[in-house]
Amino acid sequence: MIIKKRPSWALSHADVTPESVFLNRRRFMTGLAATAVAGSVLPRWSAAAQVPVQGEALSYTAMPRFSTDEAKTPLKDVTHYNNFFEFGTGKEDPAKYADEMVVDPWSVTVEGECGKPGTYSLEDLVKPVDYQERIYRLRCVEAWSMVIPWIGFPLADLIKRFEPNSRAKYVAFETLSDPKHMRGQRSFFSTIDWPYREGLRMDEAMNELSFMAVGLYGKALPKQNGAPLRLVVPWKYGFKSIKSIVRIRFQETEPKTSWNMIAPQEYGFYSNVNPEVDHPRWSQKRERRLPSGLLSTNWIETRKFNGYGEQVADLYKGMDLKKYF
Ligand SMILES: Nc1nc2c(c(=O)[nH]1)N[C@H]1C(S)=C(S)[C@@H](COP(=O)(O)O)O[C@H]1N2
Ligand SMILES: [Mo]
Repeated sequence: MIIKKRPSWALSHADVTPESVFLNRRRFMTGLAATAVAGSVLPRWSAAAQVPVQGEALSYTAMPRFSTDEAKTPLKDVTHYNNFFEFGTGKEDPAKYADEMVVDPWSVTVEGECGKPGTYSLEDLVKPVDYQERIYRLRCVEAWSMVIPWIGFPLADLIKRFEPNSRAKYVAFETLSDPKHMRGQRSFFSTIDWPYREGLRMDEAMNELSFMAVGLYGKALPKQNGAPLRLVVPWKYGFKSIKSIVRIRFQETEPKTSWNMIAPQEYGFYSNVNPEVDHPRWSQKRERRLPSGLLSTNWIETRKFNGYGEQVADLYKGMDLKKYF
């Protein structure tokens, strides 16, 4: 169910946020404050939260099992060649305009088929978390790709805390809606029915590769990469990796997703990276690995499930991936 008419996120947030969330965030870092928003209380944890703050370093444990020998895409490309349509359609628009987005304070509303619905502050969400660094490939449906060192935590760990029930077959995500600060949402030409939406089947969401990122290259996520909290599902086309998440909903039916709503023949719900299934308007057999210039375009072969088949192929056993593209 999509709620179309509701106050802007900024307004509703102001309505529900207790002033404790506005206190000096150092308090949260010392682990003294255990603050829940709107009466929702998650289990208490002893660990001190390290709340991502723009521009600041995060501590983390490198995870060799979730890494790669491939050259990392330079930070400059990772942060200046982006898709974040809330800030425009040009690849450089997010780096130019995402700074207008307000990411502090931040909260996420959790709803639907689960035992712990509510609105949670970012501090609450990261309180028990030990950050990991995972170096993943990101393959955009537009046939370019990057290798990005993310910092974050398994999506499964977050989901378990909300106690989804047996009717929770899917999990839906929504990005912030704030046309005042997101010029792409004000655009008359926009074809997206905001907010940006994405979703996963529950077993996909619980897969060990599904990751909630709060940082990259050792620091809090830049706004253009989806601060303060974004999904990373490395075996699917990049548009599934939804940025700046403010809503998580557990549901029985397959959620609506933004690109599927715009062009269902071109962008499926699953959108697993698959060189055997071309986009109707271009081949998916190869990809341009960034950095890529005029002299060295750096085309490489695209791998099924973006090279993560060992971890995820079982999720799709018996499914016709040409039909469920
Ligand atoms: N909210 C939101 N999330 C989004 C997008 C977007 O436009 N809005 N673009 C997607 C697409 S198409 C890609 S390829 C990746 C790009 O992530 P990056 O800019 O961090 O590399 O973000 C995805 N997440
Ligand atoms: Mo993309």
